Amino acid sequence: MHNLAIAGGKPRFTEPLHVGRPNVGDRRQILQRIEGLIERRWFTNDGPLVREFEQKICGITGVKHCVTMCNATVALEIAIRALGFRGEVIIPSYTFVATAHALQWQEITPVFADIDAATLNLDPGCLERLITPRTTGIIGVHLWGRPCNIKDVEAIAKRHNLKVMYDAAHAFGCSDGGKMVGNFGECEVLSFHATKFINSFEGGAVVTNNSELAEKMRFMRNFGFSDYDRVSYLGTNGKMPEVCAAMGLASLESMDDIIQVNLKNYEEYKGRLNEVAGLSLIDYTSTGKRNYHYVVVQVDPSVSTLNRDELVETLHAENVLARKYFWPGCHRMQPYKALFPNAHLLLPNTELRAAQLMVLPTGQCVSSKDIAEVCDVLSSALGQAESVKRAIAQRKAVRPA
Ligand code: T4K
Repeated sequence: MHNLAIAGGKPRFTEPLHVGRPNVGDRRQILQRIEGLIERRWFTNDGPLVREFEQKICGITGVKHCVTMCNATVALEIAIRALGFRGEVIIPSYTFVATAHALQWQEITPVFADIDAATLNLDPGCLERLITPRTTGIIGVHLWGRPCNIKDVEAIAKRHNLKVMYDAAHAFGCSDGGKMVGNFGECEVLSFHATKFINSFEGGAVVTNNSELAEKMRFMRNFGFSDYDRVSYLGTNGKMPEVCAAMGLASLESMDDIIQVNLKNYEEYKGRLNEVAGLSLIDYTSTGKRNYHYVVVQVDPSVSTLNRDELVETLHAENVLARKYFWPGCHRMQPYKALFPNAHLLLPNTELRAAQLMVLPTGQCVSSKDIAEVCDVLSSALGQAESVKRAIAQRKAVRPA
């Protein structure tokens, strides 16, 4: 039996095992495309690789328009502006802080809604009490690639004449009710950041079936230029460069393989952790398509001998850099914490789940042996909880405050 590193043993991993280690498609394809773009001397501004990438995204999602951007945060900002959101917009607090920042950056107030404790997505049941005369829209988030309750969110929005868009940063390649993510609401935002299962180094996109909206966003991502010398909108520089599209295209070509790897990893974790009292993996069984991008473990404090934070600290000591996404919730981050100091009172499920969930490493760089080691660390730690707690207390005592 290994001694746990937290209790003075040797770490299991000599190199850090990361959540979000990038997947890489066929290197030759990437390098060939980069050679080609250098030859062409067309590096950015709606180049041929970007157009090809956009077409492929449309092909996969079945959406009419894909407008790529330099990242999903800028894509959110542009979509929010193009839709004319202002005043207040309702979002779940349990999301990556970019969803909230994309609003606040343009002086639109994000109003934080609670999540459903079971689905971890926006709870439609709490939307109506958050709607005020200043509310202009709702941004649903398909957390971990599991679509939120689109039907109920949209029914409520319709009743109140509000526009809906989705932050689908996690949900590329996923579907709901037989329809691919990308086709819902006014538009949906995808992320192709390095840590996403399909990546273009950095990158994002807005996908929509609304031609007018797509055209407006194309102008907005290019300073508002609608012709060589004509500026028709307030714009910014949100363009995806060709080199990113080169990476993205190769990534798309490996999409099926990457999903297979993610699924295999997910099932291996599930097989091993199902036996461990107090730990459970969030479920991806549904009739819809899933990308299995995130391995998310819920720690049940009424059964588990260690809490989430103790387990994460134990894993980090072993060089397994598990993450506490999306703790502590946007409402407890600045500037929102200062602006809305009592927001937590309306967010009981967000508070509960944000303290219980951890994300484990997966993707092409994680082997079956790695998974076995990570799971063994978790079950060993739970089996010697008292000595883990003592070791953590000792570390705290020597750590500067
Ligand atoms: N909406 C949602 C719901 C999102 O989750 C995100 C992003 C967005 C919007 C905005 O999308 P983008 O504007 O980023 O396109 C990471 C990602 O940076 C972020 O894209 C992602 N969500 C979020 C969930 O995770 P951090 O702050 O955790 O990143 P970082 O640097 O700690 O990296 C995560 C892990 O990946 C580390 O352990 C190191 C490893 N890593 C990272 C990079 C960049 C590598 O091994 N290689 C790399 O190149 O946010």
